[in-house]
Amino acid sequence: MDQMWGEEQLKIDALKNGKGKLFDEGNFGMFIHWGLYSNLAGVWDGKTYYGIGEWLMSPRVANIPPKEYMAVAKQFNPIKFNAREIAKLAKDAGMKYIIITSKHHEGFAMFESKVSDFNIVDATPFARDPLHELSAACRELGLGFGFYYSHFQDWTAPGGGRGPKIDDEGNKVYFEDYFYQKCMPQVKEICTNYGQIDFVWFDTPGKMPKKYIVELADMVRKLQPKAMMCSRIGHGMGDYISKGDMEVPLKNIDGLWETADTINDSWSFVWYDKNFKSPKEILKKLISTVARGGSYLLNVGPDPNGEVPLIGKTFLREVGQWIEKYPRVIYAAGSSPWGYQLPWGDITTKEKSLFLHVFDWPQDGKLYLPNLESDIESASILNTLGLNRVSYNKVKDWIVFNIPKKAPDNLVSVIEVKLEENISSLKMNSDIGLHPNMENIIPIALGKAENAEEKQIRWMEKFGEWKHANQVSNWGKNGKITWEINVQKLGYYYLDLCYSGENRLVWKTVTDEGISVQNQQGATHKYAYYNMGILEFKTPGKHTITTSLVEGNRQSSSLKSIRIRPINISGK
Ligand code: FHN
Repeated sequence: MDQMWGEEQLKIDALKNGKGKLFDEGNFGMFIHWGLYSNLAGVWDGKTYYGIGEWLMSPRVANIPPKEYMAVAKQFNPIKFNAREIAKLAKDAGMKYIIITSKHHEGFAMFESKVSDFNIVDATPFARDPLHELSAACRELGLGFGFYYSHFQDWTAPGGGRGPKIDDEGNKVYFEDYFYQKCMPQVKEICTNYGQIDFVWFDTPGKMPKKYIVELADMVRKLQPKAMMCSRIGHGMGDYISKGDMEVPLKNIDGLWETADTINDSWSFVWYDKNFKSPKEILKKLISTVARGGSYLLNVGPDPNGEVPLIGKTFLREVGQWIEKYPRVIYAAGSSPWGYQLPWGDITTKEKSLFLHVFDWPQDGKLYLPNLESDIESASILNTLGLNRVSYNKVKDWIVFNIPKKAPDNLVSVIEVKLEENISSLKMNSDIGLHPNMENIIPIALGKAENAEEKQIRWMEKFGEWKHANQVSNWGKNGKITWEINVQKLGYYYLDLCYSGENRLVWKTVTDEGISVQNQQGATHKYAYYNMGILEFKTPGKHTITTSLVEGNRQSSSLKSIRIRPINISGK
């Protein structure tokens, strides 16, 4: 877990008690990507382009000339847009604020702007300011509200980042011109014409010189002293960190931060993207983000009519119904003292309570919690009618809860474990528990790499759809990674390794008891699990597991995690 001391911590505390309260305690917000690209829905000249829809115009996708793209505004008429309905959807989903694109990289203002007539009121038959309507609806429903603004990239304004380099008369135009003639004045408009706002969410600062960022941030702070800015403004000027797109970190992070994610694959509406996260998947990502110490900003993309797709609405309402049953476990909830996800789910906290969110309900009536040393006052299943007490036994440094065979909640069941003392004085150790009744996925981020390089990498699947991995590669002589684990039950376990690489690789895994599993398997550029063989633990308790590459390309062989699956044998 990262630790922060001194001035940095004081700054965070001040934000948490001041303008950052909504962000810090709300933990769940709605992001909306909506612009001309929503009307195009991933299609140009009859061809579908796959990937994030708001990048359709880019040379990396359909490469649409600015003037042709700007003409799309004439057909933009999202007549079914209903600000109150969208704000109500966010509220029903349990979200506490909305952040919407006021101008994305395409340069089109989704608000009334005196600065550029390439805006929704002047350039479209719709001729309404939907952001005015949405900010009013949020206020009415008690939701926070803020704007996304692409400050560097502007693909249609001369001088904008990755935009035209000359104006209509053929004169050379510089970033400075765009910055002072469009970016600053438009940000001034969004910061003055919509009452008090809670966020200004700048994105992709690129190589913007610091002087511009400082000027922009100063203006926002002056005009909207209560608005939070995310780190994507650039040069460390934000109030909180915005992690990489779609990235839920593996280990707890201190301070104020968020994960921005999207409900399907694209941020903006594209006609083919039906890959919506299920209500359970959304809840798992929300809970794990809160458990790591952050806030979850989940995006929806309205369609050409201005409506959120029905599947998205249905799933979000289902998520909201779940949160309504368990508000304490999300809002103003603390992070997991374990610091990482456990095999059955994740943990959030409040005062004396640990909330065990069980994503995968064990089939054998036992839920294991490793390494807890503090005394328990009581344990109960939340939100069940009738008998909800859960009995438990302490077996060495494991708590074994006796739970019903069937999960009480069909999404995520929650067990509240009330301790004798406050979470702030919790006693525990942070070894990785090897659970005897679940598959155990142990990421490299929880181990210690020696003579090998551990780093975080990211790559795109479809264009703009980011995937993240912590991995170990560049294996030097005697390169290895070691995990310290706490084995609950002795016996046999299958060992699988998740890696990518070339051709065939030989890996070796040894335990401190001298058990060794060595095997060759194929490898591809995609991460996948490969079965290695059977590991045995002869005694329960503390052990080490060490994995190394024996044969194969030492640079490209990339290990992401290991998986240990119990094999039940009578007598063991
Ligand atoms: O380029 C944008 C992208 O279109 C989208 O807006 C995301 C949302 O976080 N931000 C940028 C990429 O990180």
